[in-house]
Amino acid sequence: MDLGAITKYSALHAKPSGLILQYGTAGFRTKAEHLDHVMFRMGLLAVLRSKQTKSTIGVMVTASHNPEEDNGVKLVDPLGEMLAPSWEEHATCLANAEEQDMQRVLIDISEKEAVNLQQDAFVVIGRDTRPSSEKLSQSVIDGVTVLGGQFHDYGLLTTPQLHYMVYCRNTGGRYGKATIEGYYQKLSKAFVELTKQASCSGDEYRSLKVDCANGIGALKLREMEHYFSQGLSVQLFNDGSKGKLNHLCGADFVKSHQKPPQGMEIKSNERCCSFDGDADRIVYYYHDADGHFHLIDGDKIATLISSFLKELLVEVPVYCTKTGVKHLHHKAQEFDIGVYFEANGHGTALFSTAVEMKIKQSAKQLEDKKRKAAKMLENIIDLFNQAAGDAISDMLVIEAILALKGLTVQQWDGLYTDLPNRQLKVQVADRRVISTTNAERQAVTPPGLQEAINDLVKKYKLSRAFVRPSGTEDVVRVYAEADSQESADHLAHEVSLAVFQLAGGIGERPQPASDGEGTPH
Ligand code: 16G
Ligand code: MG
Repeated sequence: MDLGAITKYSALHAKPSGLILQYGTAGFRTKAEHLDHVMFRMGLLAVLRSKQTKSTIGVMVTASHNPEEDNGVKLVDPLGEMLAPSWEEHATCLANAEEQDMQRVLIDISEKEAVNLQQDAFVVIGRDTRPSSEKLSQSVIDGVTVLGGQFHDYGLLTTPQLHYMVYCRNTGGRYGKATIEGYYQKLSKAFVELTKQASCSGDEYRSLKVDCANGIGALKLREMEHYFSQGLSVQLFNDGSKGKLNHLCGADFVKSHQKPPQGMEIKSNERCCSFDGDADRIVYYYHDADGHFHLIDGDKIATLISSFLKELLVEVPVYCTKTGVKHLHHKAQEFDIGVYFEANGHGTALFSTAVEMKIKQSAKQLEDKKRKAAKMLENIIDLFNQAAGDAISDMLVIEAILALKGLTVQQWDGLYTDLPNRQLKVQVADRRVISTTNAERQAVTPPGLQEAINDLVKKYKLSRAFVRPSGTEDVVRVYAEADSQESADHLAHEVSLAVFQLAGGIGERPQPASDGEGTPH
């Protein structure tokens, strides 16, 4: 480690003194102007992680669905997964070290993690379309090079595409080719093969309106479109030519406001979907004949996919985890086939190597019916991005399943009916006073809060309510559901008041929900 060079270059990416940031649920995220030092330091950290794991590590510059002025960064581990939790702590330490402590912190991390500094390091970098992203990714590169790491800058990529690249590179090409064409070809080939088998391939199944949140998804979908156009035609909206990133559009907006994005005209019963700003989330929706808006969120996507797989297989048990893709991903890895989705539209399916092998063998079987099912599964496996939830890949999976099963968007929506629900945010002085258990469904502290929630819930029919500290914003999240929208709104409001009183609320007392982040149906 050339400590002199590190000190010199670090001064060119100086940390605003006193600024403290946390490696949150999905990496660092804040106003772009506060992130230069974090980027440089994450370049350094990626080199150490690469040396330690003797693998390629990814660095993605994005703040997903946050406003355009924000930015963020996250590291991608060797199998395309989120960074290991112990290294999240190192990331936080390094990002918050004052200039004079940088050397010591780097040496500490190397010693604690037994990093062989002689080992080669390789880092791949991707970024979204935010105006600040290009310069910030250059700061990552500065960090990588000053520690002697090699790098490949993929430039503009969706987040899941970067996860895919990392996974491909660390599996010697077994998973796929680590190029953008490799990604397009792998997914499109599987998609076209699948949709060829659909008996009903009328026009209705073949066109889809896509709101790209004015982000990277638009660029990449446009590049990819002609690879799969045989099976699906997409019409792009909010493609970044006019509007602002994530502003009044995108998956997060549609999910939390329960309305269509601006800039998209929807005829009744047309199938539409929205990506988020870095294209790792997708939600679907449509207007019925009466002009009512219907959202099809991650829960229903998971239901569609798992019921499809179940028909080809046997049993599908359900588990819950804490919020955050990293928790879900690890849970899903415990099974031969794991399907996970968050209601916000982030998710994918994972298949164990043993299952993949079995399916490949069955695809060679003589018995016609079994061979067909196995072939279908083989293509489905290829179509999923197993490194991370991926809006483009999920979209193609969903479109293939709808075509194969001959389902309309309304029939899919009708698989079950959501209870009316409401989500609210509460401002408190320190959200860490709330701790939870049982996959964030019960509050342990502050004392009395869970009891208060239990009493409130008893007042309503078919009701549940949960509270948890957000992992990305300085707020407490409240979720409530009940037999009617009115009851769900009341319950959410009452629970917010309990949080405000018992967990140190600040600012204005929570107001009754009228147009908050809610989900009237
Ligand atoms: C991030 C997470 C998402 C989680 C959300 C929760 C990734 C890629 N994304 O967006 O999984 O649901 O944070 O945020 O990890 P919240 O705690 O503020 O509700
Ligand atoms: Mg995202």
